[in-house]
Amino acid sequence: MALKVILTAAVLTLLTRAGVEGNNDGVSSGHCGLAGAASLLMRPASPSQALDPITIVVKNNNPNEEKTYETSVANGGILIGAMTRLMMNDNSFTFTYIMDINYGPFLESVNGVAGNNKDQTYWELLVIKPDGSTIKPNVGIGCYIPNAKDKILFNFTTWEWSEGCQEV
Ligand code: B12
Repeated sequence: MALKVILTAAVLTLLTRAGVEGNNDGVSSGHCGLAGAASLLMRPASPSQALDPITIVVKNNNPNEEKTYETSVANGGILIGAMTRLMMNDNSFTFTYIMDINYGPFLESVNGVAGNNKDQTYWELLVIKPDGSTIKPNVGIGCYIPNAKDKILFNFTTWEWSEGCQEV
């Protein structure tokens, strides 16, 4: 059973220089799941850090709401770092996560809306690539490495008990 430690993402203000290896398709090496815990020991980004622009879209169909944010990710850096940078700079964007011992940070809430088992709701992570195609990453926010101009879509939706996590 997963050991879960609930942390608010505010603790992650030092995360932006997470030393995670990775490639360009958003999947990094195996130890990335510890990014959240390791972040407690990390230094903040230096002013000279190379940053790539990305967009974050928060979508909730009930009620129908969509908010778009422009932010940036360190070149080769992880999505949760970009989310933390955005939250530090824009108080209309907030998120929390639950640390899963196997897979790292599970995105629990965005802008005060949390998924839950009773309603079988969660924040799905989708990525709209610059060519318009949409992918469903097979890793979470602690491991996904965005490319410049990726549009990250946090989609509040439901899941079924039989559901796996297939790519769309
Ligand atoms: C069911 C399931 C879900 C359900 C969980 C609902 C629930 N409350 O049970 C839902 C639909 C919510 C889900 C979502 C996602 N999932 Co999922 N999920 C699974 C699945 C099929 C079974 C997990 C399980 O029940 N294990 C048994 C229980 C007893 O063990 P457990 O440790 O308590 O399980 C918990 C964790 O697995 C956690 N969890 C589930 N998915 C994920 C994903 C991440 C990134 C994290 C940190 C935790 C986590 O939720 C479970 C229940 O609390 C596994 C594949 C597998 N066969 O293990 C994939 C799996 C864990 N999920 C995966 C992924 C990628 C995701 C998503 C990121 C997909 C997406 N792009 O949106 C999202 C998470 C987004 C977010 N908000 O952070 C990957 C993780 C791989 C990785 N290295 O990170 C797996 C391994 C599937 C795969 N091979 O691609 N998932």
